[in-house]
Amino acid sequence: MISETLTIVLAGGVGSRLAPLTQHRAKPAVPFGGKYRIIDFTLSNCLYSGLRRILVLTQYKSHSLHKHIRDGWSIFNPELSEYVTTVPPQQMHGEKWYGGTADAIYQNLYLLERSKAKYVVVLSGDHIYRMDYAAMLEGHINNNADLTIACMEVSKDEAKEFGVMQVDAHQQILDFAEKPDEPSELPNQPGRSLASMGVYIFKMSSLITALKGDAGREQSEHDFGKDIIPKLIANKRVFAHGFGGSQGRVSQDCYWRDVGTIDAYYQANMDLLKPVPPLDLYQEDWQIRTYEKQYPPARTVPGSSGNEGISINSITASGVVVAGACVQNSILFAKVRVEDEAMVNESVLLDRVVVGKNAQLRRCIIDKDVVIPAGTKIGFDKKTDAALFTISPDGVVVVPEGYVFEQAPSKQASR
Ligand code: ADQ
Ligand code: ADP
Repeated sequence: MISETLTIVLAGGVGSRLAPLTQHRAKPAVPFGGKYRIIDFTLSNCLYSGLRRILVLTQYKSHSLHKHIRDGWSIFNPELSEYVTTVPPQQMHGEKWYGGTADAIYQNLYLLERSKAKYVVVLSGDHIYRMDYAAMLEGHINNNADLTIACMEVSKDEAKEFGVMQVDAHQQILDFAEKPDEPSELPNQPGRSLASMGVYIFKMSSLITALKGDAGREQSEHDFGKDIIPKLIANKRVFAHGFGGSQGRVSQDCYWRDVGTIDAYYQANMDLLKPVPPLDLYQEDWQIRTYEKQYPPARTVPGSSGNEGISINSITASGVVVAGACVQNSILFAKVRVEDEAMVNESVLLDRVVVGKNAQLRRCIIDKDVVIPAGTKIGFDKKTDAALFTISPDGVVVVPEGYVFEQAPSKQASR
């Protein structure tokens, strides 16, 4: 059955709520966890689930995503008909770019038809989780379903951000509402709702019929959540698959995060630093794959003042040097350098960031290639930071890629 399955990864969303991290790159290409890109989690899930015919549909700012997939994911064997291919928008039907998630697939219908696959797994390129899609496919086939949707329990308040469903005792979906203002609750569980994870398995013939039917509809936004799923529920067999549970039921403690906002992205990074992380990067039988350039090992070294370099409860990638500085509860990507007497706390520093002497960072995300001048303080004074940078609702400061400081913000504030 796996050999009869085509996988489509939707990787074209604008990711505006992750700005400025998505200023130059698509959301699935945003770096995560010290050495990965967000899409690596979905692609690793495909790899371990045995799904090896994968189309990645791109759209916005896809250059670094294409590059990453080319460099890191050319691991499948074309002689066994295995592949990961990025598909840019091709204007196959009409002259516009993709209209919505369903339209993105509709415009590439010829690839689906040509694949001769019987099942289509549709995934999102911007979630952090581990999931065995093979178990879901098995359930899908056993139910003779037209569509199976992976779901998990969330609070009723969180559910407003998701597709929300109601199921019967056999997990058949009775009702589906996309991002409802008033989410339906689970029976006997007030305050809890069943949310769609945006992970779908379709019978190929049902998907093609649904997409063709939707394509001509003027009032449709051509979106799976808003248009395709509600229509299918009315007259087809649509089932829920409980994430991590057995027999389609939901398991309580599985980790899945839609890292669509700065706060969700920051928190998911910080989750990796917990003593027992809810998603363990060191789990040997399901290691997340990525592309990584070769650099020397990370190290700490005494600074010129004789201070030790210290790294406490932090993830430090290759090429990192902490010289006479203190780094705590932080994630440092490749080739970051932290200079003498600097302090980095609860922060995420992407590749090649240099933190100058005596600088202090707290609760910030610094994008690639930023040099923080000596003595600069970020994350201590909301007013000063807000004048220069993006600040999330939870107060995380984001410094954009390549930002050039004219003066240290702390000095500007004291003028
Ligand atoms: P959203 O997260 O709002 O809800 P959406 O913005 O439609 O989903 O994006 C889904 C995926 O498709 C993302 O990976 C995005 O990058 C990609 N994408 C969006 N537009 C695209 C396009 N034109 N071309 C290619 N890729 C595109 C969805 C569901 C909800 C569900 C949540 C779970 O609609 O029902 O609860 O996902 O996160
Ligand atoms: P991002 O900041 O989006 O994460 P990358 O780190 O992937 O970007 O790359 C930074 C820039 O380097 C890209 O915009 C790209 O133009 C350039 N670049 C570096 N190496 C390559 C390569 N092998 N092929 C294409 N472009 C490259």
